[in-house]
This record gives sequence, structure tokens and C-alpha cells, in this order.
Amino acid sequence: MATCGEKLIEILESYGVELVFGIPGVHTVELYRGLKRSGIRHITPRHEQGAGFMADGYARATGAVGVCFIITGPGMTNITTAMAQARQDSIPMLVISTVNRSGQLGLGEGRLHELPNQRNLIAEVSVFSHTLLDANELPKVIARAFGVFASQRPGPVHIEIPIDVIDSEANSIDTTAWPLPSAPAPPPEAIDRTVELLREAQRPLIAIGGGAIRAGDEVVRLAETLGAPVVNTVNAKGVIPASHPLAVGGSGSCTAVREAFCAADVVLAVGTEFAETDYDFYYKGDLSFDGRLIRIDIDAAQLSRNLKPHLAICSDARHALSALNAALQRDPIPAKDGGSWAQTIRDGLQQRQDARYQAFFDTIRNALPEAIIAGDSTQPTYYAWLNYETEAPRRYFHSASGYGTLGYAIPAAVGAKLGQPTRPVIALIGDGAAQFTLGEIASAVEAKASVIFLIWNNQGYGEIQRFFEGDGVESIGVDLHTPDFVALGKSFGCSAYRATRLDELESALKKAVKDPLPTLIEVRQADFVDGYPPA
Ligand SMILES: Cc1ncc(C[n+]2csc(CCOP(=O)(O)OP(=O)(O)O)c2C)c(N)n1
Ligand SMILES: [Mg+2]
Repeated sequence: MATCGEKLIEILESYGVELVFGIPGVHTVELYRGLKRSGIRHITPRHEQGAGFMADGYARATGAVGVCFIITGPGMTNITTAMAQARQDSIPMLVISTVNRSGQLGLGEGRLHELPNQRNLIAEVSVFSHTLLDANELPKVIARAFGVFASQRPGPVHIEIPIDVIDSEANSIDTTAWPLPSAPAPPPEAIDRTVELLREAQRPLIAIGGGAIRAGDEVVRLAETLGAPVVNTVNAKGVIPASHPLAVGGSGSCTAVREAFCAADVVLAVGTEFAETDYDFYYKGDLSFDGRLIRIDIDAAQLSRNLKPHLAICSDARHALSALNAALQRDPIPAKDGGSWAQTIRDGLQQRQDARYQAFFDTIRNALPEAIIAGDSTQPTYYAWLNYETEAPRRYFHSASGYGTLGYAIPAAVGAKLGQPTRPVIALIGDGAAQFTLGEIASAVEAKASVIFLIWNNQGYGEIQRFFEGDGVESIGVDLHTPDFVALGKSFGCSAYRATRLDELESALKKAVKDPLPTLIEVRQADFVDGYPPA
């Protein structure tokens, strides 16, 4: 007899799943029955939040779906934060959990791990959450999940399987993958109208978000055709290479970029929600401008959030931009001189640079130009947010924007490294956030994921200290006892160093990338920049 749990593994394999992140429990043992003999690798984190962040980092680094196996109740409450971060950043994640027996759902009888109405809780952080009540329905439900990832705004999907359903007989289930639906394409008249609006434009500007991550070639071609500068959010770093003359970099929160929006007569926004952390990080007020706004988004609901468009196109970014590029090839528009405008915007952004942080990132880039950086919410990631651009997508991401949770970078980097084993992967994290998920360093050692854990140590919640100072409030709860990170790294089985100067950082990074073990590098803020804590 084949059980539902065994068939699930076969189905996941048929969709190309290679990795699963999870901590087994009494209720999920049956999920693992078929795993051992499958081609899927299992990675064990030290906490379910770590599983979620690993799946997220894996998805961001590869574009594939991050999959987790999680126990009902505490496992699911633990992973909720990671799902919320993935929801806000549109990261494809499939969370398969158990739930108590189907006949007992919602009763609240105090059974092991019981979370009455678990699905109600998890639905809030999911694209959809489904309770499988009959093993025969499994192929359809998994098809719906992968259908979302292929054709809609991605995010976490949750499928919970009651423990009596997991081990029920499922011999006759067809485990082959369903054909994936294609993502929506733009209506031809919307493209015609876009061309008309662009034809009238003297100063077109393109704004791209994470929704454009697969549309790099199309973005560059359109920008060059129009001669339009390109503004990107954090999740779109590298979609246009940083060295491209039309790439603005920076952030929509910076004055120079916000002024550019106001100077544009047509703004073409692709896969960006115009959210606060990308466009109003300094709380100057929501972005607003008078030019005509054309919005392209795969999610119709996004087209009615934040900024009112002149033209709203519900379409996949790549489909829309290739249709637009084809239309402009048939019926060209003379290109504007966006290059000099982009240069002016970049000059305006120079004011935000800080030579000390810039030297820190230059050192990283010189040592490991091909690296992926998974950042957290710490002083250098705030700098990178505005000043560290990449030549290709999926090379820099962090948890500071969007949901903005701490403890992300360590597990996310582990997931990224497992997905991109030949590329150097750096977790860039503060001493405070590192202490949220330190245990995942052990998971990295165990999984032979030679991540570089770069810990920015200022012995406290430095960012919050700055806010206390700025608001004139006497600070409480921001000075932290921090462990001896180098000793700790060694105890986990990593190579570990403290770098006190840029040249030491450079040589530690170069050494780390050749090391089969993960490496922990502690850098103390006081050695690189002044500031919190006061000397
Ligand atoms: C889960 C969570 N709790 C609290 C916060 C608030 N918070 C934002 S930044 C920060 C300080 C983080 O300290 P650290 O990681 O050491 O970075 P630093 O600012 O010191 O460089 C805190 C507590 C948060 N973003 N997420
Ligand atoms: Mg700190």
C-alpha cells in the first residue's frame, strides 16, 4: 500500500522539488516515509522560523520554490514570521504541515500540538491555505499551489494534512505534475495605449520592483529604446545591471529619486507596489507626482494600492514588456537622452554616501565580486539598501524592507547557499539579530553549506538606539550582552575570525570562500565606523 504521505513526495519530485526544510515531529513522521528513498534532500534547521527563512533564501537565490515540512501547532506558529516576510516580498514558498485528525478539527480538546482552527491563523500569511480532507484530492491541491507560483503574484502557500489523511491509502493517485498555467499577458489594446502615452512623453521614467525580477532583458531593452532612466526597489536590485548608464540605483525614498518622479511626464511602473519601505523610508509622505502613471502588475489588487494609475495593466512583467518592445520595434519612438538624466540623478544620490560604509562594501565586492549577500536589518544593510547595487538579480536581498524582521540573514544565507552552491554567499547581520537565529549556524555546518556569516557587532540594537536618541527618549533595552562570536563560531564547527581592518576583512573573505566549512567573521562597528555604542 502507498500512503498519501509517500505519494506527496512523488508529486513534489514531479514538480522538480530538490530540497525540503523541516523539523520532524510525531505528527509528521508519515510525511517522511517516502522521503528517504526519493531524490529530495532534507535539511534540518534548529527552529521552524529558520526553515521558513532558509526556504525564502533558497527561493530568492534560485527563483525556485522553497518547500518546508512543518508540524502542526508550535511548528506552524514558529514559521509564521518567515511566511509573513515571504508574503510581503512575494517569495514562492510551499509549507506542508500536519494538523490533528480530520474528525477532531476545531474541537479544542487539548490534544498534542492542537491549534484549533490552525488554518485561520496561517491563512493570513498565505496566498491560500488548504486543509486536505481526502488523499485523492492531493494532486489537485499541489497543482493549485504550483499554478500560483507559475502564474500569479507568488507568496507562501500552506497545505495542512490531518494525521489520519497522511497515512491513508492512496494507491491510485496520479503523481505526475499537472501542466503549469502561463502567467497573464497584456491585452493588445493596453499595449497600444501604452505606446501612445510613451510617444507623447518627453521625460519617461521606468520604475521596477521585485515583480520584474525575471524581466531583466526586457527592462534593459525598453529603457534603451525609450532612453528612460530605471529606478529599482531592493527586490529589483540587479534587474538592470548597476553599471548600465540608465540605471539609477539608490532608492525611491531618496530626494534625488523622488524629484526624478516629479520631473517625469510618464512613469512606467512594473511589478512594484510603491510601498513605504521602498518609496518613503524617511517618512516624508507618500510618493506623489503629476506625470502619467502606467502600472503593470501580475496582481490586479496591487493596481489599486498606493498610487492611482492613468493606465492599469494586469500582466506578467515579462509578457507585458516583450509585447511593448515588439510594438516599439514595429512603430519606433525616438529615444530621449535618459543617460544624462540618469547621471544627474546618480550625482544627486552621491550625497547619501558615507566613505566608511562604502569602503566596507567595496572590500566585500573586491574580495568576492560574484557573491550573493543575504542581509538582515543592521547598519550596513541600511547603507546597502541605498548604495549597493548589483550586476545581476538575486545577488542582494535583505529583510530590512517590507516586513522587516530580524534573524533572517543567517538561515536565508544557508538556503541561498544550498540553492547556489558554487557561488559565495554572505549573511550580513547585526549582533542583535544574529542572536535570534544563531542555532542555524549549526544547521549550516551539518548541511555542509559553507556560508560566510559576517556579523556586524555594535553590542546592541544600534538602530533602535538611534531612534531613542532622535526622539529624545532615554534608551532602554538596547544595550546587549553579546557572546564571543569567534569562540561561538568555532564551537559550532565553523572557521572563525575577527577582522579589525579592511585588509583583514578582505583576506578573511578570500580565505572563507576556499574553506569547505562555513566561516564566521566578526567585525566590530567601532573598528570600522564611529557611532553606537559610544566609545
Ligand atoms: C522581530 C523584530 N523585533 C524587533 C525589531 C525592531 N528592530 C529593528 S532594527 C533592531 C536592531 C537590530 O540590532 P542589530 O541586529 O544588532 O543591528 P544594529 O542596528 O545594531 O546594526 C530592532 C530591535 C524588528 N525589526 N524585528
Ligand atoms: Mg547591533
